[in-house]
Amino acid sequence: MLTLYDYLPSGNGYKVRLLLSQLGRPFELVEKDILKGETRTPEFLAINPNGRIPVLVLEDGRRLAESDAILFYLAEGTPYLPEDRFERAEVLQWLFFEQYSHEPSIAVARFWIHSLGKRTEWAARLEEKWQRGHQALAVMERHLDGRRFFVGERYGIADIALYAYTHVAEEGEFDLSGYPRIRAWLDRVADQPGHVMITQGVF
Ligand SMILES: N[C@@H](CCC(=O)N[C@@H](CS)C(=O)NCC(=O)O)C(=O)O
Repeated sequence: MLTLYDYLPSGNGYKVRLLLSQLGRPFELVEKDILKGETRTPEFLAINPNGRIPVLVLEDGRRLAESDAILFYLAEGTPYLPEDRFERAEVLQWLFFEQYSHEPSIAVARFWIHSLGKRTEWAARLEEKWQRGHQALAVMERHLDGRRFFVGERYGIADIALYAYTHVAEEGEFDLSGYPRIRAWLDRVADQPGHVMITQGVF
């Protein structure tokens, strides 16, 4: 059976849990509390030298870190990853966008405010996160003009990767009321078969 090292409030971990649920693949969940430093112990660093969840352990013992790489691996040969060469590259385009332009602002603002309670203390640093986060949301809003999903008009891992932190962006004080296409897309993603909530660990 697959094993997933994870922390339930994590959007990066949630991406993997959501796809596993939609694929109907059972897995063993091993929870690590990142707030207690449980991903920085020598034991965990032997599993992922980068000291972060999620990590997927395959049946044969091989380990894979980085949420979007795990999505790409699990989605191969399923309806969640296109076969067409160009569309696969478009999926990668959005996965890289998510990791470089979206997650570092939107996820981090949420983490600082919602998980660490640093809203007041880090207000100045948050300003930059909000500015960059809104730039990323504006890119998504423009792309969704006339489109139902991010790639090939079919729900897939590009949607999963972007949904994970966008649907909880308000916990990082991002107001989504000015993004009607994103809000409609969030509803479409939540309506997909096998959808689970972010803190759901077992299905
Ligand atoms: N790029 C990585 C980011 C992983 C990441 O930042 N994980 C966080 C939780 S969302 C973590 O494990 N933090 C614990 C730490 O840094 O000690 C991914 O997409 O998987």
